[in-house]
Amino acid sequence: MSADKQRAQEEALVKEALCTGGVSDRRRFFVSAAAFGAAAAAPLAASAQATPASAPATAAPAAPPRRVLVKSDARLLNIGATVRSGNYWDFSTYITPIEEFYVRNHYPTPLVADKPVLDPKNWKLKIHGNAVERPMEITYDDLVKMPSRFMIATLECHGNARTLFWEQLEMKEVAGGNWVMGAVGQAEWQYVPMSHIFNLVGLKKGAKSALFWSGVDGGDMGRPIPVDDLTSRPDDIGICFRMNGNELTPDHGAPVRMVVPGWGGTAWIKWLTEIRIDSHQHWSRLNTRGEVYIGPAYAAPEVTPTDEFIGGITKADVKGPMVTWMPIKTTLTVPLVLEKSPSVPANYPLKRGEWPIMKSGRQVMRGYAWAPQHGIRHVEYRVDGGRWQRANIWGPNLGKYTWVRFDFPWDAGVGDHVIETRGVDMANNVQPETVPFNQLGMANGAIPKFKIRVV
Ligand SMILES: Nc1nc2c(c(=O)[nH]1)N[C@H]1C(S)=C(S)[C@@H](COP(=O)(O)O)O[C@H]1N2
Ligand SMILES: [Mo]
Repeated sequence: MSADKQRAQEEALVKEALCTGGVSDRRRFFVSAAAFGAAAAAPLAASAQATPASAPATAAPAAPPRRVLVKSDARLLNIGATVRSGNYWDFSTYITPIEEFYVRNHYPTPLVADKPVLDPKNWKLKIHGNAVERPMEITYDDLVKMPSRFMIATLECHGNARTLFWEQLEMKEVAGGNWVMGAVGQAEWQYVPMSHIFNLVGLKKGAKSALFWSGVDGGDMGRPIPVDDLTSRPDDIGICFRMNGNELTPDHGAPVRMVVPGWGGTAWIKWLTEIRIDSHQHWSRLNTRGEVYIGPAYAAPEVTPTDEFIGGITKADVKGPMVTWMPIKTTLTVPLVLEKSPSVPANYPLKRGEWPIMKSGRQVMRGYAWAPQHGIRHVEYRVDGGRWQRANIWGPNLGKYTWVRFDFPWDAGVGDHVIETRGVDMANNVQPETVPFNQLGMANGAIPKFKIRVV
């Protein structure tokens, strides 16, 4: 089969997998049509369809441009060439449909046509290392026949809400993509738990670090998880092959990715091909100079002589502790006003400095709250710096790893307003006003301030 034909087939399959029912108009009634209707229908920015500069110089009919991502941009926010955020101001469901689910790739989505190892017929997971008793290779067929579990969990990029560093915390030195609040979604994941894998391969005493490796999309994509973190919840972390009841789509790591509920997206390695479990520490791009806390409040971890450096990383790259658990977060389904951000995402519904507009009178404000480590106990809000009040939490509230939806009534008076939201978790931790500076803008859990103009 030619590569183009294969690609066409893949795209057809993905379309099929995305047919999750009619696309209802979820645009919020209280936000002016003028503010959103036009922007949502605007043509995609050129960067959304960037193609690698590999077109042949001959006059032969050009092959269809290689899409950087497979899924459509229709219901996603364009953050950068390989990066799409969710349109969180339009979110309404408990489970995020695939076509609304953010994508965070460091490289273009690899396809079977270019990477035959991703074909389930060819795919193998190699599990080895000096800390396993019985190294083995597992085929896709083997994997899907193993005892598996289902888990409803949010998946959130460490960089989600980086925007708050610029817009609210006056931390201009923070660098990275402007995700706003939509680099999060909730899905039902089907996976083979690490407990089963550990039984198969046998962990040796002294097993210290498990490196989860792709290497398919780029030569440096993989990240370690300390064995202690895996063995403390071996039924919750695992090797995933289905999302919302369907096989994984190419953008989300087909055929197999990691699920690490509660930890930021970087741990959820996509296009997984290898697990190496060793008695020493692993360092890769994603736990050294990327996806780590760098700043005065954080100390760089120590490096010891037995440590291993993988994918072009050296000792000098070890810059800060790796980001793991995501903090308590809340968001209204209202687009955040962008005034101080270095960039405004290409198809954001508000222009720089523009405020969302709603009509005066009784309104119902809605939002999402999540506290991956302990689960959400309460959601609170306040208007124009007034007293904190409780929002209504909608069921279900499945506790840790999952989000809840909430709402509260608001008698909106004409004028400019600021609404803040904060979550309280089951351990009574309260979402804070601010967080310490970190250069890469990781894991910002500060209380968001939503500016709204009522007319
Ligand atoms: N192989 C590989 N895995 C990866 C990435 C990547 O670029 N390559 N990005 C990671 C990051 S930073 C995030 S936030 C999640 C995003 O998962 P999603 O695109 O399915 O939403 O995948 C993670 N796994
Ligand atoms: Mo991420």
